[in-house]
Amino acid sequence: MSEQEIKIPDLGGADEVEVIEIIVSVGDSVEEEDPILTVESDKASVELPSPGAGKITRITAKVGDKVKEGDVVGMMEAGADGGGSDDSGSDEAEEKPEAKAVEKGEAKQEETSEESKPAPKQASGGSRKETVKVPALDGFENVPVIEINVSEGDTIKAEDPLVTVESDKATMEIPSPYAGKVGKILVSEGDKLSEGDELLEMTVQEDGGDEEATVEEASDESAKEKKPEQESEEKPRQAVESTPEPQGATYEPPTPGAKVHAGPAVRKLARELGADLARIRGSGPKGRIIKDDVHAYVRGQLKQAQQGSGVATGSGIPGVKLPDFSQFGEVKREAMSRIMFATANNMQRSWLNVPHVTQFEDADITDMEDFRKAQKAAGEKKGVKMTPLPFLLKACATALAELPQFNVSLDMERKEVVRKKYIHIGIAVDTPNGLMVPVIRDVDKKGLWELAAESAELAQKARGKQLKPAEMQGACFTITSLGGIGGTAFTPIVNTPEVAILGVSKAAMKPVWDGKEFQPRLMLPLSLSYDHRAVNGADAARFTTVLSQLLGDIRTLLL
Ligand code: CAO
Repeated sequence: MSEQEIKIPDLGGADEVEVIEIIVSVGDSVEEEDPILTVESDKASVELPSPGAGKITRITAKVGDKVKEGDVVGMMEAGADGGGSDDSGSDEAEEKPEAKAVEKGEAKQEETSEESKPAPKQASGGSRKETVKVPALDGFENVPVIEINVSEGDTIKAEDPLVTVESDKATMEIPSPYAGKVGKILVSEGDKLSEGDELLEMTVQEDGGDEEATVEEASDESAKEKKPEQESEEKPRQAVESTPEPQGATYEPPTPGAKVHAGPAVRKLARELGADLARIRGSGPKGRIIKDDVHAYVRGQLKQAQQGSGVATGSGIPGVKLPDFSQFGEVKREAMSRIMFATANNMQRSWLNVPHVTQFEDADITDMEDFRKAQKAAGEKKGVKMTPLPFLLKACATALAELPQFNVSLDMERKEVVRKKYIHIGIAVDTPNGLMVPVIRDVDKKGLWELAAESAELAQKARGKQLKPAEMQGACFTITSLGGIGGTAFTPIVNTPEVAILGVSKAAMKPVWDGKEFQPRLMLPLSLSYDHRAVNGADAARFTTVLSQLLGDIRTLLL
């Protein structure tokens, strides 16, 4: 067994390329032609193959290194049937088509910009129309388009990437031979391209023309002053390019329009594992996705699926694709607050997991309101304001005790119903930072004043971001009251793993038939959403009936 150097082969004219990924580790056994590392030039990313079969003993290059032909990037111990001499290994590698893809990526530039420019079709006032065709693709044919890098109406510079294609061996960007404005795009993602195929139409600026100056100005990112009409044309492109990277996690919802930077090996791995590269945050140079990112993403997704927690993108339901909003008008992106992100996930998880039904009822609270208002002076003495909420809490606690099928959680994995012997109720509080749900414990054991004081204190704490985690846990049921704001009814989302939630809307005077005549009564709209797996419709109607009876005659709350 002999040790041999692993050298960068002929790069087909490219002076220096950047190492963007090391594919193998020390100790790995490789076959001849197995990819060792991925390098990237301006135009293409390419995997460099092993010069022979054997075992990797040393890797001397690291991600970010600039390498050129002949540089030693590692050592390997040639296997019994592989390797050969240093020279033959390198020579072999020089002949590999994948190593040459870099060369073609560069050569293709010259070709398209110098020779393969089609003759002008039409000239009008400094611009002309051109149909851009696919240049030579290093002998490859039927190469699929994996990304379209421009949109119709974009103003672009010569050499800007138009589309990205991917062969078995290399990912290549086809650059624009002209500066100008993108017209009709004639290909779609997935289309297979060969040399000479039509890519897109462009309005190309003639040399020295007045319009050229305008376009070049607009396409020059450093230009400070732009004409308004050009600015609006450029905006979508800028917005896409400047989309901020999501923070904090390897996996994020896809950023529509964002480019995916990944080499062929990574793309292959992602395909094999069924991972959507658009959802993966790259940790390599310039945000490039490396294999570790794909593995971390897949591990994270599996963990979430197993724990039933995390970012819910829907049980196999395709995500919602966002358009590039900046094409419709000015937009600004800002990070979600932690609470907003958590609420969004909780809502989606509940919506996707729980078959929701909402039962509506009006409770006559005319007498309750008379009583409540009569407590005003007492409340002022105590320093506590009596709102309808404590009555609702008390009525719900009584209804939960009467209909214990509402005081459960479902354990679908173990096929069990968890029955709770306590009655803790969450109250949804609208805060400047988002929705928070503090929990009042043992509501059944507390009086109205105690509940009024505790709910006011918890709401204040929620608004001041002072709630402790324990104060937001353990609820059996939730009340969400929009009564102080308005509305006639709504369909709240169950706060899983609870199985029901009571929505309360604004009380209003309504004519109620008493058998002889209409009476003006203060009616409180109730909306009970429930998990139809745990609760049947008849029980839901019973629950709201019990609530309306209790609120209609609050003396029964004492029974
Ligand atoms: N009908 C008519 N008036 C009502 C009412 C109802 N159903 N409920 C409350 N009110 C009145 C109160 O009596 C009070 O009036 P006065 O000042 O004249 O006495 C006023 O509305 C404001 O009440 P409040 O909101 O301060 O107090 P509350 O105890 O009713 O509610 C709380 C407390 C924390 C539930 C509430 O402030 C809140 O944040 N509600 C929003 C909850 C929410 O966002 N839910 C949505 C979740 S899903 O997105």
